Amino acid sequence: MTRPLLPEDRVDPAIRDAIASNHRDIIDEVERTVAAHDVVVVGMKQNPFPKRARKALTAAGIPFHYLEYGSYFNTWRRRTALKIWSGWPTFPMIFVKGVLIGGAEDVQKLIDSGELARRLAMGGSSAKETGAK
Ligand SMILES: N[C@@H](CCC(=O)N[C@@H](CS)C(=O)NCC(=O)O)C(=O)O
Repeated sequence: MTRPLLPEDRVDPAIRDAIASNHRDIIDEVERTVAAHDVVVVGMKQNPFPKRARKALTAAGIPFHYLEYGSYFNTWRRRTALKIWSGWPTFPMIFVKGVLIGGAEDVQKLIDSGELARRLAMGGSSAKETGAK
């Protein structure tokens, strides 16, 4: 995947720490949760897509852990830090065995095709199985 990121040598050393530590706690919390649970939905209040994803997983009988960060009226800086980290531009962000699989539409596709059940039945991290790094 070619993902354009501003290289460190084009960031003034004086502001590198500010970038590295920008809402680091929320990123650490998501990382810890993803390490502890096979399926994690990261969402926010009011947004219908996290709701849709949770409903689809529940209907499919797939247990998941839900993290919720604010609503349209608040917490946008912290959610932006997650977007910068993951590269995924919207909520929910859904992780399966450590791998970002996308949002509500993406998880529905994986449920419908049986691929989600297959990945969950596999041992280890699906990052290795899918070739993700
Ligand atoms: N294709 C995505 C669509 C998700 C989406 O559009 N989410 C918007 C809903 S308004 C969102 O997260 N907006 C808030 C934000 O970007 O911070 C999915 O199925 O999850």
